[in-house]
Formats: sequence, C-alpha cells, structure tokens
Amino acid sequence: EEEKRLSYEEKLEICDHTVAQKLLQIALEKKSNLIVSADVTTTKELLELAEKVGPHIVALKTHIDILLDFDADQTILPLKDLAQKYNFLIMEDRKFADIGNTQELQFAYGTYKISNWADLVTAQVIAGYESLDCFRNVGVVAIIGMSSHGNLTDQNYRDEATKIALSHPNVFGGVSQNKIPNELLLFTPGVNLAHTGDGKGQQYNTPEHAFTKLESDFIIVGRGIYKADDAEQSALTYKIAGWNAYEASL
Ligand code: BMP
Repeated sequence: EEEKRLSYEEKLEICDHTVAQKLLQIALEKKSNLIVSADVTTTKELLELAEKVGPHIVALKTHIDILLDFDADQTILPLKDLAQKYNFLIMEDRKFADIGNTQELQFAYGTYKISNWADLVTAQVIAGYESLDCFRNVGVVAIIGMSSHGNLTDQNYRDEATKIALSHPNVFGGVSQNKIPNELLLFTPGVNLAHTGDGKGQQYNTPEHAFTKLESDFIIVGRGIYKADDAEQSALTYKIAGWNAYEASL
C-alpha cells in the first residue's frame, strides 16, 4: 500500500520522539535536510569542519572512535559549544550491534562515554528488541538497510528490522536505501554529486534519488563535503540540492 509522502510539518505531527521533533524543527528553521558525516581523524579537523558546516546542517555525524587524539575536554566540550552556537545535533554513528548489557557498557563507559554527549546514535537491530532498551536518554536511528555493495540487508531483513524500529520507543528513525514507514524518519547515506562509488564498496546516489525515489527525510554526506576544496561551499551546495529535491518530492 502506497503511503503519501509527508512534509516535515506533517512529520512533526506524527513523530513524537523528542529528538525527532528537534531535527524536524531545525530542518524547517534552516531549510536544510543535510547531515554532514565528519569522518576526519583529528580533533582540529573535526572542529574546523563543524565551524564551517555548522550553519547549514541539522546534525553532525561522528565516528568518534576514528579520532587519533580524542579527549573529552578538548574534543567534546568545543564540539558541544559549536552545536549550540549553530543549532545542530550530534549523531554518533556507533552502529551498536551486541546484546543489551554489552551495548549499555559501550554506550556509557570506555574512552568515549557516548551517553554523555550524543543526541542520537545509530544501532543495528540484529540483537533484537530488548538490545535497544539501554538507549533511554538519546534517540536511536536503526540500521535497516546499508548502502554498500553486497550488503546482507535484503528485503526480509529490512522488513524484520523495520518491525523492531517501529515498535521500540527509543527508535525514531532508520538508515536505509529503501522507503520505510512514515512513522520513522529516514536517513540516507551514500549521497554524492560527483561520484557513483568509492572503489571500496560504497555506492552513491543523488539527493534527487534520496528524496524522490526513497522519500527520505535527511541525506548524510561525508567525503562529498569534507574532502572538497571548500567544505563550506560544498555543504551549501548539498544543502540547497537537498532542500530543492525535498520540495520537488512533495
Ligand atoms: P561518504 O559520504 O564519505 O561515503 O560517507 C558515508 C558515511 O555514512 C560514512 O560515515 C558511513 O559510515 C555512513 N554509512 C554509509 O555510508 N552507509 C550506510 O549504509 C550506513 C552508514 O552509516
């Protein structure tokens, strides 16, 4: 059964998770559906990128464990300040994939203490419904389908993952390359205007594809922005392309 494509205003009415509400409000305020994936390996690069792209994004996506020099005071405090200054959320792309007890430890302990600073996290749902109970104080975006060539997230897997995502109160969205139900916000990585792949299995589509074909809510762009000569200009280009594609899809 075909569902109607919903606007951000309409999604605000049906997606009641606090983090979903914040993302949708920022999207409308900034006229942006762009999430920048800050896959850089030093705190300096991370903060410089956040400063440049901050005004144009709804969230900055981190892989905090790739930083060579992570330090709670030097990395997280200034990042939090930038998030407040430019009004964006911090999305840690940890892709938790273990039993609940282990995830609880990985979330709150260790070097990164993700629960202290992330507004939202990504998690696999492979370990089942209860594995997601530990993410009480953040929003969870479930990995439903992956962008890489040869991935194992076939239709059956995605259907089962979607059931868990829909039924769990901590989950408000999904990462996928296919449509998901309107009650969930859809996040689509694998977006690049210049390339169709990276020679390492990544597969790229355009913002138009994400918004028109997948009815996505947010695009996630990494190398297309942080590898560009001018990251700020590139963020602006993706922001405008994403917003135009969203409006055209309504
Ligand atoms: P890039 O635009 O440079 O290819 O980066 C994509 C980002 O999105 C990476 O951080 C990757 O971990 C993430 N990602 C992805 O590419 N495909 C998925 O299916 C899920 C992801 O989280």
